[in-house]
Amino acid sequence: MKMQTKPLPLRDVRVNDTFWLQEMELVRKEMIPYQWEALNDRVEGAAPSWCIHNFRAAARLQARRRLGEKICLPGWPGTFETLPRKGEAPHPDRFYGFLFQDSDLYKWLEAVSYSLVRCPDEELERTAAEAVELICQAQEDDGYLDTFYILQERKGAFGNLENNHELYCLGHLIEAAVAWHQATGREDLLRAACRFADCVMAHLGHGEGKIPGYPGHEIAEMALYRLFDETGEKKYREMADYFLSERGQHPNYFVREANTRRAEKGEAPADEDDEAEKQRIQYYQAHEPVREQREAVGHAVRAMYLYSGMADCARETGDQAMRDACERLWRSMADTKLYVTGGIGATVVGEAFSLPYDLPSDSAYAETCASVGLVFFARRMLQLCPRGEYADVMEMALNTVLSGMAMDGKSFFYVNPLEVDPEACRKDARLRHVKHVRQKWFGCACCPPNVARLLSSLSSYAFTSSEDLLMIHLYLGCEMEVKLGGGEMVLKVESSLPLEGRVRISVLSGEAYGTIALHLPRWCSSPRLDAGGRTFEIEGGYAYVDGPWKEGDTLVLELPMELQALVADVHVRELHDQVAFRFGPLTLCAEEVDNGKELHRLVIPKEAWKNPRLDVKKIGGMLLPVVQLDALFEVQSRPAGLYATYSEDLKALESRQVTLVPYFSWGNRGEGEMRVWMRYM
Ligand code: FUB
Ligand code: ZN
Repeated sequence: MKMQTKPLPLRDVRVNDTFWLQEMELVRKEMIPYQWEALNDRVEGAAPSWCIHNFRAAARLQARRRLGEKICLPGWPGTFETLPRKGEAPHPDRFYGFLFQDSDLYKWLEAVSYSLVRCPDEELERTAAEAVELICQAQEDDGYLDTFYILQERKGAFGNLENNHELYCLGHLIEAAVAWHQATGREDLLRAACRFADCVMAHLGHGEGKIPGYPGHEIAEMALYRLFDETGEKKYREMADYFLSERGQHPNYFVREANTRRAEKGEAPADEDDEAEKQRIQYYQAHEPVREQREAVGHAVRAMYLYSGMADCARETGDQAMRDACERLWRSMADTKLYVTGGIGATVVGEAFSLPYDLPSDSAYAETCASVGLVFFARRMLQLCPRGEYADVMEMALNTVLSGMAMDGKSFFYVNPLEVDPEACRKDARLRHVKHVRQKWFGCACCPPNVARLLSSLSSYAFTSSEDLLMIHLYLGCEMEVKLGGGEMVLKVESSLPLEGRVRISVLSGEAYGTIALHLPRWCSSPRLDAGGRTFEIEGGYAYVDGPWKEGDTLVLELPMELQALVADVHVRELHDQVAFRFGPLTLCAEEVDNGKELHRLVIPKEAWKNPRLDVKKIGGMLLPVVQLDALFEVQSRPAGLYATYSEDLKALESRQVTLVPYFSWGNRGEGEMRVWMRYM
């Protein structure tokens, strides 16, 4: 059996899942049109994006150049975030916004492409085609395509790879181009992406006059593997391998590049062996060659994209050292740095991983994009080696991904804390990054379009296959066409998750051979599989059921859903004597709207979680599981000052009903406190 699998093509899976389809439809009906408005700066009260403005300015510039016009650009060097000067109207030819703003349009196009596969929509396709045309018009004759530099006549292009995101934009362009090509068959964006990639390689790499650099913000690596897959052009795989292999090598490119900037400012150069400098470049995961890395460090989104590219490389090339590094980095992340909500990146400083076991709840960063990236990494690890743990974490990460979008699809979280006090969010400067209400849009709007592209391609994370193995990692209700063991069949997946753990898989038509592997999620302690009389083997968190398969064959998987009480490893200082709850794949939380204020005073007796009352409730228009517990609430019998001499009668525990709701749905019923971890006794 060939254990290395590939995602099932989106086109072959028609999703009809009650839960997930609602989320996908939110993306299609609300988020995609809303984002288009946001990219065009037409959302009242939201931070302007400037994205389309920049592409228009660049396209206009190219058109004027082609007419032979002598152009004098405004000559105002952009910074990381360039905004119109106070009191000045925006200049039509200047770049504004964050310097990686182009990527927002690419992410939007990627989400649109996936959505078009599922739901053809002529008008949307026309709008997207116009956006693609605009991108192509903005491209320079040699293929270069980054509006930040184009609008500065490319002064400094490829000169600050560490910070200036050209290769990040390239990565997102490629992802969009492949998706657009697969959705519509159009070559235009793919051609633009290939031309930009070729242009980059003409400037970067080993050899005379070339810059031995690599991306400051990873993603090009995994994107180039996709481009290789789509075009069959080996040079793109080689380019990805070069980026991966060069990263963190001695002499360190980012240290050299930064030293050039330091010299320009008259500052002393740094030594790459200097501890402070090493720490600095950890942010970019460039402190060591990637095959030697052991700990998940630095900016969490960057890390996830890098590790995804590394897993692609390990799979495509069989590079054992790369594979070992992926496994080590996975262990470091999953065993010591992962929130129970599937969030990663514990600190706002550098939007980064913190030390092992440092997982604060209220100041957590847990960027939505980082969990999107974790889903990418987990799927790639599954493709490398089908271990149920990867699917478990993928499912867990989706809790944070979903939290990133309001249940009306119109506002978003960037940061996903596990404990919120609105008052503290408003007034405590240490929590400035934490928002207690979802925002309409962001100046740096990386997260919403990332949610959109992931959710609208979810089936490619749920199902992967090889010629004789179909793996079901997530139970996403659908009908799919599967080629297996030389045959073909239409398979139906019915799932009542997350309300109930009942899954039914049946062959609607056709005949196939080979094996179907069903994920047995870690959250279920007693899965029961009725394989219709077939024997099956359980290995590494999957039940492997062999064919042949014919019409009418059915597998029924019962995944009894219980309330799971989770405690953290003793090394997690924050979480002593605390418990969090999960119901099936959903991490739960308590909200003020159900439980009143001062949620930190709640105490959950063990007997309470052994006797939960399970119910369903409509939250944000969705029917979701909720749990009620007979809990306690700490009260004080008399005012005793901030500190008082201990006495038995000072504090007491009163009975209090606690309602727990899915974490991802928090903040959809007005402002209020929220808490995932609670005291227990
Ligand atoms: O730098 C591009 C994106 O902006 C990152 O992935 C996010 O963390 C945000 O910083
Ligand atoms: Zn983000």
